[in-house]
Amino acid sequence: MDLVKSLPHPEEILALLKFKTIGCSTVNTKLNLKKMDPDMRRCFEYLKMTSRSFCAVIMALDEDLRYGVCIYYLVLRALDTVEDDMTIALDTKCALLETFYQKLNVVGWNFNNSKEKDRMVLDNFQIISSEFRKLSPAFQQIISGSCRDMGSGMAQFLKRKVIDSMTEWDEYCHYVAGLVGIGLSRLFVASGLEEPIVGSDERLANSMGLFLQKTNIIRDFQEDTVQDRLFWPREAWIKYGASQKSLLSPSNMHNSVACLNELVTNAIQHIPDVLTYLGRLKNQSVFNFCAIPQMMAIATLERCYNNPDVFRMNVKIRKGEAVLMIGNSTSIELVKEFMDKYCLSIARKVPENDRNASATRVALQAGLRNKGGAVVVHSFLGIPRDGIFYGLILLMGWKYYLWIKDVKPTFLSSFIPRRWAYSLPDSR
Ligand code: IN0
Repeated sequence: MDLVKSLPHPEEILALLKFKTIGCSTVNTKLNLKKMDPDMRRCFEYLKMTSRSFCAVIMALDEDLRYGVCIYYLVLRALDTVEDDMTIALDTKCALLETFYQKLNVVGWNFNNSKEKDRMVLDNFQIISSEFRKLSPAFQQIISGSCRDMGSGMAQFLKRKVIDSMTEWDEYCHYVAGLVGIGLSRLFVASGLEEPIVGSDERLANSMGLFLQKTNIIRDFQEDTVQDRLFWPREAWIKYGASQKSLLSPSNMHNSVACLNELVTNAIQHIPDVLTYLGRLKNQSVFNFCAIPQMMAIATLERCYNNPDVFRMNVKIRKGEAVLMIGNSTSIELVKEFMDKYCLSIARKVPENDRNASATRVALQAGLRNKGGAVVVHSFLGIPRDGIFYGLILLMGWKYYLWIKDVKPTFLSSFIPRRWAYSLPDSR
């Protein structure tokens, strides 16, 4: 099925075939789980259960950083699971979020009352926290501080109930994702794998998180809204509907898509910061780890832009597209090529009458100005690249036909049992 979906994109077919046969060197790791300490192994197993693909990317990180990031990811997932759980009363939830970072140092603490799908990280938190306490003091301090600030920000927004202005949208995304960018950057520097500037330039680290989180919020609109989770800023949707829920109504679709395009335009404004941040990274494993989610995000935004399906279902990128991007998230030049490709594709979809059309083009242009390295070849002598691929397949097919036409009678009959031979055309 994945192959069928990628049929119009031959480069994805090749990437998928390679992935299914020999795997992908960007995320292949020699890490042997069996040789690991049993509790750390369990942590990697939880990681695999919450996010299979992201687990591979974390496991491919160098040295101690992989353990630090694995624990950081699980602690954040636990915090996020508390925030998402609609069965926990608001007061209890806020108190738990605000004090969550302290639980990292409470031996044996866990939480068994969640109904969320990822509750295993709360049920088994005592294992995660005991591995946390084995990390270097520098790693522990970064993770605990990040968790304290995030828990307090989440509680603040839960009490406010709505995300009002665009500034508040940035603030919310800072708490749940920007702080992750800042925390990760500090871990990269503390591990000695990256230069101090990566950790000290918090504006860029924040943008890395905002670009990912805004993409998630845009993509998950339908699923979140039906579950009463309202993450689109009021300042944006109020121009297009009476309430956030009214954007789901088919009769309001034209306005809903206009609102969607406004938020995509806001999100792509982070692209220049993302490219500057990635351009500063020196370590290959850190680069891949950071670049892969950003590539997935731009591809998701491209799929969502001007797409009414966002209001009906969870819009996803093709597996072939994801595999192709994972394989190409290895250098800043390749990342810029892909960013350009997706920015150009969004640019081609901008409706003339969209009220944000010019703002969208300006934001895309800013993303494109970061272009470096070779430009992707989309055509040769004016023939589209996909056309060349299928043209070659046709030519090879025709050559094969001509060859088989001459040799077929004798060639084929040698493979066919005698009793079936009568159904063959006369071979003489
Ligand atoms: C992440 C981020 C993440 C990775 C690398 C660098 C980052 C820099 C700044 C901020 C976040 C960064 O990546 C993951 C990606 C992920 O989980 N993808 C899912 C797919 C999906 O659609 O959710 C997968 O299954 O592969 C991410 O989304 N977040 C995250 C959480 C913790 C850590 Cl340590 C790193 C979540 C979020 C909210 C965007 C921060």
